[in-house]
Amino acid sequence: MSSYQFNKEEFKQEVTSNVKNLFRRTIAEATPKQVFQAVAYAVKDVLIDEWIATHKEYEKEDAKTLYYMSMEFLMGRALGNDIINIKARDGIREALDELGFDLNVIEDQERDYALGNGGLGRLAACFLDSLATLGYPAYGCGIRYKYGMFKQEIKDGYQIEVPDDWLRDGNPFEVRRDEYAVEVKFGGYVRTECDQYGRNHFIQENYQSVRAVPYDLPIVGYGNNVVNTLMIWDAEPINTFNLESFDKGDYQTAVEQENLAKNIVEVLYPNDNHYAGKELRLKQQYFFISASVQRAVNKFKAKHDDIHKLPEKVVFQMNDTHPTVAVPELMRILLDEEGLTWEEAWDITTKTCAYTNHTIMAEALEKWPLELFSRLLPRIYQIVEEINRRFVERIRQTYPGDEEKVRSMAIIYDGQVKMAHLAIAGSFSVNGVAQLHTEILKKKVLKDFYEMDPWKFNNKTNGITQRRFLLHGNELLASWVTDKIGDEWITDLPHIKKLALYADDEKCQQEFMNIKYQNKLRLARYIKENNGIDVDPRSIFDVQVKRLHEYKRQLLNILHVMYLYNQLKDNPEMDMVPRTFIFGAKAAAGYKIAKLTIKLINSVADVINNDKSIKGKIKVVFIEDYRVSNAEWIFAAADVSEQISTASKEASGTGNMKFMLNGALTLGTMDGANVEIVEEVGKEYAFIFGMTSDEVIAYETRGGYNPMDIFNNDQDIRRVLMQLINGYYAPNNTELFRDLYNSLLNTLSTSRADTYFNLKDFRAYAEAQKKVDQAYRDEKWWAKAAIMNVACSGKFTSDRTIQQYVDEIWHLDKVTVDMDE
Ligand code: T68
Repeated sequence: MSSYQFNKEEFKQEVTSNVKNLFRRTIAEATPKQVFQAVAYAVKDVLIDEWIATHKEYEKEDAKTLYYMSMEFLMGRALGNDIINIKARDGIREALDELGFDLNVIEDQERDYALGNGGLGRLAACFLDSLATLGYPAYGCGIRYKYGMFKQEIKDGYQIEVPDDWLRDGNPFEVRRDEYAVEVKFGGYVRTECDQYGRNHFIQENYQSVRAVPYDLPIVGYGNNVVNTLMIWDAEPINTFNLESFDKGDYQTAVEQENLAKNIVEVLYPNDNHYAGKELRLKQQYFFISASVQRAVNKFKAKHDDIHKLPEKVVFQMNDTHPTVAVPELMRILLDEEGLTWEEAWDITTKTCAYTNHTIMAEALEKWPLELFSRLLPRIYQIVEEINRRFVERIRQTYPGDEEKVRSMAIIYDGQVKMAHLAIAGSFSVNGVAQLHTEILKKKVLKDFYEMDPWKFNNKTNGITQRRFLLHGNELLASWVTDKIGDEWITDLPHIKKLALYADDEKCQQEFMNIKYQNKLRLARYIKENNGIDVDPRSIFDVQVKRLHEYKRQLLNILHVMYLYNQLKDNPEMDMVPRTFIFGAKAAAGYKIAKLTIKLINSVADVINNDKSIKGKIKVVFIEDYRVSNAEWIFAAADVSEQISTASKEASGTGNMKFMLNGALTLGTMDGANVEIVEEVGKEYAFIFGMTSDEVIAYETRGGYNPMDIFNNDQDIRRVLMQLINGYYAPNNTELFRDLYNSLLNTLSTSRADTYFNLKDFRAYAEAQKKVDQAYRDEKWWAKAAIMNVACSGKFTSDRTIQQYVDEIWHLDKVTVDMDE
């Protein structure tokens, strides 16, 4: 396979000419931002040929195609990743050097594509990278939100949300595909018409509609000429209306349609693991699903005349329940537009759709009120009713007389449409995202469904792309690994196991620790520039970066910092390795307790960082606006990876894998994929503590525990808790942190006290932290343990995850693209 040959002189010329054409400037006058645009267009010029060739090949092979349906794709930046994947990074760096620009600075001009919240959206992005690299035909299907995940600013310790106007300067990589626009209908009513053969036809009338227009973004495979597509949909009014020619009724409709189109794609909902039940959200879901399903069916029909064969060529993977209207939408098309019988349509649909579950948190389950669902999607609702009717019939046949089963499994119940139930009924595959998570689904959350259709259930442990999170994010370590064992790890991560041979070698240990030090220096500079805080790169970098959520227990982390600080105040000579506690987290805009936790972290940071008496032994840093681009640097610099969720609550976690790949040691609970990380690297090279998921679940069944017992009996914990309400960290407002205090100790009407067992796990956590301190003193041991973590990370590549999806669910055809033909 020949691949793209980079030509430096041509590239320089193209960049220069792009600067001229785009900005009427010479290259010498161009700003870094302008050079970024010019470089992006030059790179796109290369990609386009491979993009076209890839899709020709898919057509030629008539390859089975995956449509990965997701409300979220958290892509980060494109340029750096793309030029790595076309293997032109060194060439482009040199070319830019010669033009007088630094590649890192140019890369830094690009905004993150933040079309997602956290793990679920980033997983979708890693999957696209792996699909292209493995050569599988796949589309990501999503929404082209005008505003992505908000930018976080910290003012006076509080989170402020600033709109993310990511398209302001345009996006050089996207291609608008007007020719594939489709119509999506909302509201109105359904009229039934009986034809001469006695068949019913369902006609939606008096509806509002929008025009869905896809924008394509290239997804570049690593060194294989494959370029797949992320197709994100924009909404436009169906007709640009003409004021004079409308009568009053039409005018009203036209204005409403214009507003509908404008609102639908306006903004990403910033909640993770939480269901808010907003009408606009359901509109977003149906909008991008209807458009994507229509496009998939149209594309299939352009080449095939028997719609019954759809499942042989097309598979829809639903990323959580957010895209579940794909099930009734495909039914609608097959019934109303293709004229199939219910049985035929259901057979095709349930062979085409598959569903991934990402959470067991009850508050995240989507349950749409019937009134809203049927008003917005009248025809879809009729179909869901019929799916439900038949499904309930099946439950009654399977479990005669057991109405409890109907109550717990029905799709429509209690005036709500339960999207998870619909997704399971309509899919041939239901998967969890880590072994433990899948077991909990089977044994607890989805037990009844598992018992009825055990064959549907399977596990696909999450993974991450080593190309972004090592090769791009940590160049020093990546080259070191390649020096030692060759570069196969880039496309075959399990090869990295060979590093284990070097784990005991003192020289290698020193080299490794030196690279870690360089990365810590880089992060320290970033922190200084962005937070104005000096941190000691020789201290332990102890990092918790992820969305802010009570179950993830950032609160446990900061309570422990407060405890440690108390110890140090009591005994300033206390022997401890200097520690920098680093946090990064966005809180959903309406999640009060999460936002208050951010304020607490910043207040504690203020006090501790300014206390000269502790001689800099503890520093606390809250990194503003945690996002994919700065995450790459943070993972590279971490010594300790905090993965401390309440056992059973974190479905998998993927940050845990990124830290491991970069040689950080996990300090964590036996939750999600932590279990498998420890299985791979060995318990001796991680710090595991706390309740097990079985213990947590047992307590929950009994209605919780009484944190007051701990408060009364443990004076260190009591002291820390009292500091939440005595003004120790908020002298001007002693009530500031009262809600956090209450969440830990008081049984409120809404939830149990300390729902997430912070106090119950506190002592075990503090013990584990002490072990970290002890272990770090032995530099050789630490280096060995860190190298072992890198060496044992092979399982956690998303290439492995994708191959399992392909082998066990999707059955895609692998394609090679040769640019010589
Ligand atoms: C995450 N879920 C899981 N949800 O929490 C994490 N939710 O354990 C797992 O590793 C990851 O998915 C990938 O499987 C989420 O990130 C959301 O972001 C989300 C968004 C909207 C609504 C509900």
